[in-house]
Amino acid sequence: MTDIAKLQSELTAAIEDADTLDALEAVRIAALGKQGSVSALLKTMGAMSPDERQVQGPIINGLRETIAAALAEKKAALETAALNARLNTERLDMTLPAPETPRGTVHPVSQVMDELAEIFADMGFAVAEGPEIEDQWHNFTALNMPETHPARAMHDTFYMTAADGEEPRVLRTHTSPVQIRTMTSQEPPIRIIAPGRVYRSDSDATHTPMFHQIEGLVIDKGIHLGHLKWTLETFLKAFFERDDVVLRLRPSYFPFTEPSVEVDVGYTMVNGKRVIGGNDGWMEVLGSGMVHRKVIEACGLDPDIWQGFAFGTGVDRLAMLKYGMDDLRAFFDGDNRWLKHYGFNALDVPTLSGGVGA
Ligand code: 2U9
Repeated sequence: MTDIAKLQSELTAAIEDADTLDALEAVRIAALGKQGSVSALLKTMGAMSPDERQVQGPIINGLRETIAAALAEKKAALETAALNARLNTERLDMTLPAPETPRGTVHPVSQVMDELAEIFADMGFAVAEGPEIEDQWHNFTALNMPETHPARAMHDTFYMTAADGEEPRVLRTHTSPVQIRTMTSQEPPIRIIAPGRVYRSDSDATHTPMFHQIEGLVIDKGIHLGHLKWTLETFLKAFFERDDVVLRLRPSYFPFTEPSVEVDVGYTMVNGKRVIGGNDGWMEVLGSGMVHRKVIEACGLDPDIWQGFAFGTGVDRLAMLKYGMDDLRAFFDGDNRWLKHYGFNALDVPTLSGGVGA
């Protein structure tokens, strides 16, 4: 038996004998790792004459491929066995009687969505919904973001695969297409909020690829920035349940609004945490502005007759600010301990008279 054939049979036996993923990983490192036996053989090819390499090359590479395939096969088998073992031990006994008091809780995002709907309903806003898979006209073009607009790339869009000759659809990057759909299907005056899931290819401590937004839109005659400021101030005071909420409007830029304003809210430091209200410092909480003429035109309305304002903010962030969580990722882990701690009682329906917060 040649040395290579011997090594192959030894390694194959070691792979066969490995009965845990850790043991298998040790065999992989001993064979294919930087200092591994197969890697050492591969390195010898550099010093071979061309004739020798022509003979030995396919044998050594064949060894590497055989060992890599055997490792992958064994890894899949061990993983399947581990999963089956878990499935066998983590059985739920569905015949157990239900607990007397319900154990489930309402997720803070659902709670905040309900609070927002309640606050805006009181100001005459209806809740509008739309598809999460959108065409590019509703998600971008109608919002004054033509194909070449840098904001289209800025949005880190998830594109779907499209049939031949068709334009790919996207996972909506904001809830704004809902307002476009409302403007093209309903006569003004319009007063809506559009809460829901949005998607951006972004993931770190403060960004998740899916998050929740709420946007608002008012279209009527004679609407101006004063209406916008009053609406946002009234909303923020009701949401944070404080009268000392102070707003600061800063000029900004969004393609769909002109002028655009970013809204900061004053906060106070309490036990090292920022609490909304007062004015120790400023925190950005909303983006907003007067709806761009081009957006009104794209929806088939005359911007000399109809004007409006719009705003948008992250629901997850609003929930964190109001209820004091500091890690966004925990929102989507489905960890029962977190849900028990931060979740709400299903029967605590937010009402304005009772104070919207639970
Ligand atoms: C139409 C016209 C205008 C919605 C707006 C913003 C400003 C905004 C971001 C805040 C943080 C989203 O969650 S976030 O990333 N939004 O700043 N949104 S104005 O403007 C519209 C929408 C629809 C027809």
